[in-house]
Amino acid sequence: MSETSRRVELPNPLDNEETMSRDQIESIQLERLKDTLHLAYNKVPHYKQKYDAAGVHPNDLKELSDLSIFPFTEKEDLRKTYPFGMFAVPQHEVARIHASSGTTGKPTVVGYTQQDLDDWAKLGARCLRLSGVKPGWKVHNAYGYGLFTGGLGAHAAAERLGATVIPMSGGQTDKQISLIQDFAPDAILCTPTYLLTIGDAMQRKGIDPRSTSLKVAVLGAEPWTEEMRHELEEMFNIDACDIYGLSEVMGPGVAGESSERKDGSHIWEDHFRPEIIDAFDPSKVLGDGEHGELVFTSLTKQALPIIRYRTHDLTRLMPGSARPGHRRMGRITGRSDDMIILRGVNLFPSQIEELILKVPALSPHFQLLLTRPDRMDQLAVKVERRSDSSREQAEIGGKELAKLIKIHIGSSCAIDILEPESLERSMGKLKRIYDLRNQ
Ligand code: DLL
Repeated sequence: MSETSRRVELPNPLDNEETMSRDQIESIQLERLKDTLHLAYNKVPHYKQKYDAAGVHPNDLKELSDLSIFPFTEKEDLRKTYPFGMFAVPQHEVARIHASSGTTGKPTVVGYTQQDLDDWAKLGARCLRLSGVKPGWKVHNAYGYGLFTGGLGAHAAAERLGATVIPMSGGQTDKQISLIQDFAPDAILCTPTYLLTIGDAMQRKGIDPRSTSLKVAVLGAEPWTEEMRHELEEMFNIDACDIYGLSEVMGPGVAGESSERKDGSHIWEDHFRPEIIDAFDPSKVLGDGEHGELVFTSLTKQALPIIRYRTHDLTRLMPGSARPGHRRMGRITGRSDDMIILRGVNLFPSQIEELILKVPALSPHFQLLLTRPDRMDQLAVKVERRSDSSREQAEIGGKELAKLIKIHIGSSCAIDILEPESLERSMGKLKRIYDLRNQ
């Protein structure tokens, strides 16, 4: 189809599988799951060894619930087989490679066949459309391009939808602002904390973020809260929707949120089978509605079939709404490996974000600092005051925040009020926790 005819067909219709009923989805899931298990077992020696050692075989899967007998896949499996040991196709069939940097050790490397890239673009486009992005719109893409899946993944999604993509990538905030003013994009794709950085920088230049052409932001790659959604929607006068994904499973576009409902992201279950497990007792698969760790199995991926991948992201599954056949996931409340255990109390940065944004004098710019003076864990919340609040108002706000944290989370902590612009700004995924306890 030529570029022009694609544009004449606006608005593009929903694809068949997007609108399937739950029963139809589950029946194609079963078929695709069987194929994926066989593909992994026959083509990836690592899976064969693991399954032989566990005494399971792809033929053991008769119904969807049988998936729970298969061992999990962890980031460590990808590290052990670095770089290409998990690939199920010969290298010449791999059209693209991505990798996630990770903070320790080797990066995890993932690959895509041309068909995988095509599916990824289709699912990304579904997400953008659900979030209110329209074919023909100008879309400013500020996810980082490169080995990170954000930039190229969101780029292909917007192109597939029939939008005009502005491939800005992350960073160079001043240039981002000039392009937003000069090119007048309708939508922006970036991390929530980077959108905050852009809005902040605009305000410093005397530009009102509400005056830009932006109508929709599709934000993901890091946890964010409803309070942050509200903050960004007010700041820019936009609709802000969530998009979820991870490189080991595909990249951005595994799940996306409806701008009309803003009620969590629909997981595209014709391509992925999600499960929720008990993070502390992974042998327990939990029911819909129960909070636990998200696990994914790919159903159509050719280059890197991934079976029962432990994301370590904590959330719950809910029935579909805007797309009834596909279940939704709640917001990611945190990652099990990001959980801070402070004198026996478990807490996540997103809980602190939620509470900070309840205090009007405090801004969403914060960091968590963990130290261990005298063998006792201490948490300090470093948070900037809002520029339109006085130091005194912010100090009172800080006391209020300490109380809220004590009541809602159950820990005492120090609050350190900082002047605006003191903390490093996000350029993509923001690091919130600085743990100096073992130094
Ligand atoms: O962050 C893919 C992505 C790019 C998603 C752009 C959305 C937008 P990774 O670098 O592999 O891939 O990191 C994946 O990021 O396991 C979550 O912990 C976190 N994450 C991704 N999306 C969300 C979200 C990309 N919407 C890891 N909410 C995941 C909360 C998210 N956390």
